[in-house]
Amino acid sequence: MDRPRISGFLVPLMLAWPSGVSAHGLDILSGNALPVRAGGDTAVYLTIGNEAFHNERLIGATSEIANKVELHADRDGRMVPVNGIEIPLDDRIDMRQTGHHIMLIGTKSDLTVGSVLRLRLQFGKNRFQNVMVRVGKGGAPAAASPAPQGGGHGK
Ligand SMILES: [Cu+2]
Repeated sequence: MDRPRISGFLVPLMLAWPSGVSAHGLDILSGNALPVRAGGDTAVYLTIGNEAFHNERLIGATSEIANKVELHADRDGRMVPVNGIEIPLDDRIDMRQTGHHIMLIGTKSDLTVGSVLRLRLQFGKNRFQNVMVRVGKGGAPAAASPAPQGGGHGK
């Protein structure tokens, strides 16, 4: 079973790192989450670049601060769950532009502006990437965790 290579890492250290740390050729270029009170739902927006040698697909995410995490798309002003978010080869997606977000359902604590949450992104059956996302206004870069795991992805 794959486990994060870095677990329980120090948030201040991670925040000092530059954004855009890559795993599998995927770069989490920026990210932010909207503030919410405990028990509420909120959205996380990421900008992800793909410099791998093939198309990629975000297929899920988890976070210890939410009861459930879903991938959502906006369709005609309503959000609907989707099975994945495509990240084309040699391109980047900005979820704010594509109408996608990562939905945190049932947050376990208040998410206040300036706080940081950890998300574990899943890109393939056994490929995960941890990312730190700051709560607040858009544009602030997220500090990404270089925690590549999983096999079958020669580099
Ligand atoms: Cu949503």
